[in-house]
Parts: sequence; structure tokens; C-alpha cells
Amino acid sequence: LEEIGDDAGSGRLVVVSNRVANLRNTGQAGGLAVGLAETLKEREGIWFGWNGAPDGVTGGEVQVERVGPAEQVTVPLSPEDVANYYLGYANSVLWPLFHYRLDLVDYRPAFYESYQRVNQTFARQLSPFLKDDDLIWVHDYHLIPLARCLRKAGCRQRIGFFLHIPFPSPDILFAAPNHAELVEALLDYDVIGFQTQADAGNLKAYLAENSAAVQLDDIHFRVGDRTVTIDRFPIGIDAKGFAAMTREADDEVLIDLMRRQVLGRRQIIGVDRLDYSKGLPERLKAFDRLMAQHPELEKSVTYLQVAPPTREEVDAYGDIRAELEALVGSINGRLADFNWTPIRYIHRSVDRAKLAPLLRGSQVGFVTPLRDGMNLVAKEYVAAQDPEDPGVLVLSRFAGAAEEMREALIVNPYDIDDMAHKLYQALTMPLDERRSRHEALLDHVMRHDSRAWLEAFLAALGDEATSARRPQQA
Ligand code: GDG
Repeated sequence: LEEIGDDAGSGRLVVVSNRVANLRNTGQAGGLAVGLAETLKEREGIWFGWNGAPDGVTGGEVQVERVGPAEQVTVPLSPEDVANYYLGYANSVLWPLFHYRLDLVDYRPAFYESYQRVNQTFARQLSPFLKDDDLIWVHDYHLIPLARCLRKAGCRQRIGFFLHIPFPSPDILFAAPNHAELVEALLDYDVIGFQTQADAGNLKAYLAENSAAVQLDDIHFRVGDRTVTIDRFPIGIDAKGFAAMTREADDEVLIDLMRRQVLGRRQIIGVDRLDYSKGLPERLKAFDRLMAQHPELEKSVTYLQVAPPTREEVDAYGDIRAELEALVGSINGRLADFNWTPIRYIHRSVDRAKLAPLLRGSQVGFVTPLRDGMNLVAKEYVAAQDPEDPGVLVLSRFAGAAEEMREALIVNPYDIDDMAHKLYQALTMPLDERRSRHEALLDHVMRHDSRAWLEAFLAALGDEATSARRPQQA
């Protein structure tokens, strides 16, 4: 924690998340994993979470592995808890609900029981590792009740919570049978962090009408005799590191790029876990619409969509995959020629070392989720561009990133014509405009990077320990 300075206290950083990223190998997919692993490589601390295996015994043996200055502490879960806590409450109730997909919520009482039980078990297994001056940072919707469980186990340390996904408006949250308990549990944290102003505003709106919490100023609330901070901490990427990756030539990607240059072909790129929140069918339809409206683009534009599998055990994910594959097949069947495949769809994870130069070699970054906490791909696309000849980011207004990345071409992902039109605008944008938009976006992505995010959150978490001595922020 040396680099954080005095503000964050002198203790270790204890990160808790559902799954622990392998600190030795961070080349896998997943926003949280990529963001935090880099940090814990440098500072003393612990990363605690589930070991990822589906066949353990909940509450069973704890594994500790030292990686540099940090310890990875992993615990097992039983098949029943994987089904009910992880696939169930977390990913069949909270994930769809927080992404405004009430139609996909599959609520069962057994899910919530397991969710509570696993959080209690995690708290019991984590407690013996904690030291008095540790700062504890809990991540994401799987672990909302963890602070409450830790407090019951006697933990007095400062605990922060960061939600990586959207926090819905009260109207939507009311659809969760346990909303009151969930929000009460949230208030056991000292700092509650969101990606956007809109998300933070949604919790504040809920509290105003449905709790005894008293708002002191813009970000501080009085809850009993404690002060809780509710604020936005938009996550960033390791922008410099990512930009550097694009310069390490990958031969296969370079050859593909040269081939496209010879043929005079440009590329639209999308990179997303195959999740229904990402708006993938709408994107394919927009590309199809673009081709229908501008037949002159045939054979001169291709769309590459990387969509690695995720949560395949949940039915809704099988459905979106089937829908997507049918669409790709029908659009390609209709438009393709023997020497042109309009859509290339990859349902596998692509190596990060290839991903960065692929983003750089694509003239349009197509990032149009129906809802997204932030969306790191939008930032990666910008960081990957050649500033002299940058591509254009087409970004959904429903991605958290749209709150910051105003110079992108902002679209409504439910409006296929709007997306087709903005794709065309991106493909025909003059160099000057591309440069000026990119310059502003790059400046933002570089300054608000992953380190800035981490430091801002930890400062807020440490801040409160010294709040008596500090003037409160307005
Ligand atoms: C959650 C929130 C929030 C994707 N495919 C491959 C691959 N990726 C990498 C991307 C990016 C990361 O995974 C995905 O991050 P996102 O932010 O786009 O989305 P989620 O996974 O849904 O993340 C999100 C994030 O948490 C952080 O707070 O922004 O809103 O939903 O880094 O590049 N990486 C590799 N191969 C792939 O095929 N190597």
C-alpha cells in the first residue's frame, strides 16, 4: 500500500470477490480479473474467494498460495451452492434484475438461502486471516451481504464495496423479493462504490423513500451512528499497458490486416462475453441493415465479433447463443460470396496478445450493450488506436462508459436504424474528426486508468478513518 500514501491507512489490502483471478496468469476474460490482478501483484495483501471448482464442500479446506507480496486464499463450494448461490441467486436473479431484464429473472427461495449461507461461510473463513488495520474491499453482486456477515463475526475493519454492474432504479429493485434486506446489508459497508452517477443516484433515490438513512451531503449518509459514503468510482483500464500490447506485433494478426489492406476492406469489431446484456443480436441486425442501406459497402466491410462463452449452465445463455448463431448463419448465408464472409463470429476466448492488435486494426469499435456497468472494451478500443489514424468508437448510451466517453458516437442499441446510421457515419468520418474525437477520448482513458480508480476508491475508504480531521466533501 506504500504507493497509496497515508490516506488509505497503513494496513494491507484484502480483496474479496466471488472468484479469485490467477495472479500468475491474467490473460483470461473478465473485467474484474483484469483490473485487480495487476494491483495485487505489487502490494501486500490477500485476494479471497471461491476456487472456481464446482465439486467441493462448502466450508471445506482453505487453500493459501503466496504470489509475490500477495496471498491467494481460495475456498471450495458444493455443487448445490454453485447451482443455488452462483448460477442461481447471483446470476439468475441479481444479474438479470440489475441489467433491467425482469423477464429473465428466475427467483427461487432456495437461491436466496444459499446466497446468504455462502456469504456467512465466506465471512467465517476469511475472518482468521484479517489483521486490525487491514482495509477490506469487497467486489460485486455475489457478495452484497458479506460486510453484514463479517460484522457479526466481530470484524471492525473498514469495509468497502464496489458494484461492477449497474444498480437499477428503485422501481426495478422492488422486483427482488429481498430488496429491503439487500439494501440494509449494503449499508453495513463504509463505502459503497458504483460505476456511474446514475447508479449512485438510484441507491440514493431508494434510500430517500425506503430507509432511515439521512443524507448529510452529496455523498455522505448517516446510518445509525455511522457515516456511509456512496459515490461513483468509474473503473478504468491499464491504458498504457494495453496500448503497448498493440505494438507487440502478432504475425497472424498482421498478415490478416495486410490482407484486408490489399483488398481495401475495413473492419468493425465487437468483443464481449456472450451475455444477453451485451446486445449482440441487435448489433448483427444493425450490420445487416447497414448492408441493406449501403450495398456499395459489400465486400469492403467485415464485422468481427469475438464472443467467448460464459455461464453456459444458465438457460438464458443457451438461448442467446442459439439466437446469435441463427442470425449469423442467416445473414452470412444471404450476403456472403465465395471471396467474402461478412460476419466472422468467434465463440472462443481470443488471446489478449491478439486482441489488442485486432482492436487496433479495426476501423470501428462496436460496443452497444443493452445495459452495462461500465464496459472496458470501449476503453481498450480507444487505448489501442493509432492516434495518427484512429478508428471510431460506436457506443451504447446504456453502457456506464457513455457517462464519460462523450466523444464517441453514442447510439440507442434498441434502435437498429440509429445503429446502422452511426456505423455508416463512423465508416465515412473524415480523418480530422476521427483524430479530434479520439484525442479527447484517449486523454480521458489515460488519465482515468485502473490505478486512478483504485486510488480513488481506497482514498475514500481510508478517508473515513480520519474523517474527524477532514473537512467533508460537498
Ligand atoms: C463487468 C461488468 C464492467 C472479452 N473477451 C475476451 C476478453 N475479454 C475481456 C475484454 C475486457 C473484459 O474481458 C470484459 O470486460 P467488460 O467491462 O467489457 O465486461 P464484463 O465482463 O461484463 O465486466 C462491466 C467490468 O465488470 C469491470 O468493472 O466494465 O460493465 O459487466 O477486458 O477485453 N479477453 C480475452 N479474450 C477474449 O476473448 N483475452
